[in-house]
Parts: sequence; structure tokens; C-alpha cells
Amino acid sequence: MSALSIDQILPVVEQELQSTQFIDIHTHLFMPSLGELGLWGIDELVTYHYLEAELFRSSSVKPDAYFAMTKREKADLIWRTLFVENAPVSEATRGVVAVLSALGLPTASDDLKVAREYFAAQTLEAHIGNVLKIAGLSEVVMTNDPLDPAEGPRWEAGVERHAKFHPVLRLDGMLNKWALNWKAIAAKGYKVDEGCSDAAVAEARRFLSDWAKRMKPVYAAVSLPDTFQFPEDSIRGRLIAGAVLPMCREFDIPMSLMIGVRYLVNPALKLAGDAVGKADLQALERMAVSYPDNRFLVSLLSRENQHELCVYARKFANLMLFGCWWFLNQPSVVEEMTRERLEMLGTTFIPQHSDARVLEQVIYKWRNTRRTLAPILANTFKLLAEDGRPVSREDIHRDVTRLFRTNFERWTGLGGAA
Ligand code: RAT
Ligand code: ZN
Repeated sequence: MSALSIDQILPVVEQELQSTQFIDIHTHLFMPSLGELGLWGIDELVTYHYLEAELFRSSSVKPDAYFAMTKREKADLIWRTLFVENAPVSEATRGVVAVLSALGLPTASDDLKVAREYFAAQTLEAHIGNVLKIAGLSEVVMTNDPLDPAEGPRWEAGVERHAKFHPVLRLDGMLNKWALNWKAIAAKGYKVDEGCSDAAVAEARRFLSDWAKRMKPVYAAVSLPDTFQFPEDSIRGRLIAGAVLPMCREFDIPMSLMIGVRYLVNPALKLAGDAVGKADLQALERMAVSYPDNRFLVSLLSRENQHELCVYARKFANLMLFGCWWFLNQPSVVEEMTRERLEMLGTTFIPQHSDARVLEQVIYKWRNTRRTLAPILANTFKLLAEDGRPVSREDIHRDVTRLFRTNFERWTGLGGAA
């Protein structure tokens, strides 16, 4: 183990970040057997909801008129507005440029013709392999909601698994939309009711256990509003305590909490219509302290919550922080959050996930993560060396692997060591 000089640290960190295969622990990508649920290609990239939100700031088109267009028309409008009439300087637009560039496609053309021809010529399985290779990912984790009518039946019919795609039992359909979905659960033979009685909670647990057996998820997950409270005498509160957490203990999987969404503040924007609010972390505190036998993955949407969340992670070893989620996934904020986490938690957190909805997005999202994190990690090791502890390549290798692989493998049992 030879000590690196201060000047060698940054290049070694960059090399280790490049050569380590990461696990993308939260995406909205789907394995090929889930068919057209899996989005890929230029029209999907350009109509990503992050870009739709930006369209309405630069174009006079109204949401109703936009959403009445075909996918291709939408993509043409967004391309013209955000990429031709303006320089694509925002994080989400620049991401499309980085993807096109990585695939050898024109980045400044007036239309999407060449890109469309390129994607039409790809076969999905080979393309997935190529994209994950460019992104430096060994595996991605999906988001699979059994109550999504487009998805549930496919699992029930039996789907072919894929070694690079891990399922996640997403609970939004049950926990956030009980009124809409309890009848669908009842129709499958579970004795649930509209008010979610104690008997219904027990049946909901049976429903989740059956799905855990079917899906073999690496964790269960829910997104939650900024107003989330726990414990709470509400349908969601009772389902979490009486169905979800016992199911997670039974199958020894973590529960992922993504807290801080203000849903549909602008309903006309559909998927792009959500905003952010600061959450009350005492709800998380009560959950962590009351359920020491449950493990939680936690990501919060509000920047204002991040310091407090680090403090809670120091108090509760059953909390694993992950990701700079959605509106936080901008280099300026990622930098601030990651430095704070390293300073307060060492390497006991998972710095990032992509949240990719379109396959090729993993290329730019992980490229940006590596680029933003290299100087932060290097600076951490430089400070250590300056304070008298020699730093070796092995140290850097171990910590990069821990941050982007083993923390998750340990938490989920994926690496065989729960
Ligand atoms: O980042 C996003 O794409 C959001 O729309 C949400 O999907 C969020 O990540 C979630 O998982 O709820
Ligand atoms: Zn997501």
C-alpha cells in the first residue's frame, strides 16, 4: 500500500470512479420482458417530464395543446424550443446533449432525423448492454407498482427476469391511493374495505407478502408528501405500521421513503406538475426509533431538510441516506449535499441514484455524478493526507466501492451479505 502524493489523489479518484461499476439503486426503467413500459430512444429522451416543465417557460404553447400532440410532435416542439431556439444550458437539456454526444449523434442539428434513424436501428437487448456499459453500471433497480394496471397483470402472468434489472415493490398505489385502488385489491380476493379496517390492514399485509414472493423485490418503496406524519391514525399510517413494516421484516428487505413531494401543484402539467416542500423529520425519527428491526432507505426532496437528515442518520443506524433526488440533482446542490454527508457520515451513505425514466438517461446522469463527485472525494482524501494519514489507491478504491455498491448490497442482501 503506497501513499499517494497530494497531486496524485484527484487523478486516482477519477480513475476509480471511472473503473468502478455502480449500482443504480432507484430508476423508473424496466426490464425488457415488461415490454413497452420500458422507455428508450430520442423521442422519449426529449419529452422527459423535466424538459416538459422547461418547455412551458420558453414556449407559448399551453399544456392542453401540448398534451394533445403525438409523442413525435411533442419531441419536435421541445427540440426546436429548448435545443435550437435556445442553447440547452439547463441540467436536463444538457443531459440530452451528453447522451447524443456519447452515442456519436449530432448535438446541434435542426431536427431529430439522424437520432431517430439511429435508435430505429437498435435492438433492445444489445442497446441496453451498450448503454449500461457507457454509463458504468452493473445493475439498475426498477420501480414496480403491482397496482399499476399497466404493470401488475404482466407480473401476474409471469415475467422473465433479467440479471441487470432488480425489482422494487412500489407502494404508492396502496399507501397514497387507497380510495382509488382498494377495490382492485378486493377483486383479487383480499378482504379489504374502503375505510381500511383492522381486518383490511391484515389482508393488505397478505397482499404485500404475496407480491413480495412473486416479485422478490430488493426493497419496498413509497414517495410521500411534505406533510407526511407518522405514526398517524390515517389509512396510510395504519397500513405502514400494520402491513408494510411487518412485511419488510418478514422478507428482510428495507423500506425506501422518498419524502417531500407536493403533488400536482400544477395539475395541467401532469407528471411535470409536482413541486417540493420541507418535511417534518420527527415523523422519520419516530419511525426509526419505534422500528429498530426495520431498515430504511431515505431520500428527501427538500434541500432545507438535508442537514437535519444527516443528524438523524448519525442517531439511527437503521437509516441509509441515498441520492440527490429530482430537483436536488443539480451540480451545485449535489456538491453541497455530498460534502455535508461525507463530513457527517463518512462513507456510510449512498451518494446518488439516477431516477432515469428513459434508458439512455443513465449515460448523462452518471457521467454528471462522477464529474461532480471527483473533486469532492479528492478533497476529502487530500484533507486526510494533510492531517497526517497517508492515503493509498486501495483506500480510494474501497470507499468508492462502498459508496456506490456495497452500502446498497449490504442493506438489501443483494451481495449475499445482509
Ligand atoms: O424524478 C422523477 O421522475 C419523479 O417524477 C418521481 O418519479 C420520483 O422520482 C418518484 O420516484 O416518485
Ligand atoms: Zn423516482
